[in-house]
Amino acid sequence: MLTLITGAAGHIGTCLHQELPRLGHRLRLMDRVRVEGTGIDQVVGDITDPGALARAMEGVHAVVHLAGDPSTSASFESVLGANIEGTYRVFEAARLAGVERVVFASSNHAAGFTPRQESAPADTPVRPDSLYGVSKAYGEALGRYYADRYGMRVACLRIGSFEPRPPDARALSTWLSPGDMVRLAHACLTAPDLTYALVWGVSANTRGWLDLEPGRALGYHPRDDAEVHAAGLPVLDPADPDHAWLGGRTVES
Ligand code: 15L
Repeated sequence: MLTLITGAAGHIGTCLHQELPRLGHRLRLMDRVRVEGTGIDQVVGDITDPGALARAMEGVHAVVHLAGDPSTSASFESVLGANIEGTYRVFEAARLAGVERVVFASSNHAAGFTPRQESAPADTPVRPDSLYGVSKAYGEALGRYYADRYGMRVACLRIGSFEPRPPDARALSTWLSPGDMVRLAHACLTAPDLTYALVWGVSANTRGWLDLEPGRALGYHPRDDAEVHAAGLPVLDPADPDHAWLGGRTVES
């Protein structure tokens, strides 16, 4: 079975296309830039181009949709093309090609303006903290629509802080390690009972505040914990916006 990864040259895309084959996944890559290497099945093109997407979807069983502007300070013009139009084009091309399953990279920032709470549910209502967060909430809504209307299996990942190691004190709670990102994608690509799911994309962080149960129900069992990287990072002051809001200091930008 063939899986298409959009945004395959990005940080998460690179991690996934390097590691998922070890778990038995056959991949096709799509990005605006060529992924260097030999023997790579890839389509170079933009996700706002239906023709490029139609080629990319041929024979595909599942899509991991990562492409888009990842910046919390992205302008409306930028999210309009890459995230709003692009995500619609990806879901629609997937439907037209009979793709069974889509894993969509959403973000914690779709609910970033929610006051932080212990074990925040993965289906915390949408409260975006940025136009980027708005675009991710829109992607979740599209996913829900394609699941309900067309029976597509859809998992939306509200990803925390994807980095090789936690870069700051907030990330001690919101970190998603590369290894756990691979485990999460694998679980969503293989869960037999997936219909529509909203899950947090975070590791098993000792200081975590996001409910991991919906992910576990899909077969995602995170193994990494930001705590092992805590030395030298400050403890968050409760008054710090990074502590007060799910999306951290993005609420102030
Ligand atoms: C995200 O969704 C962003 O793409 C990334 O730039 C970080 O802001 C990350 O969330 C985070 O919350 O740490």
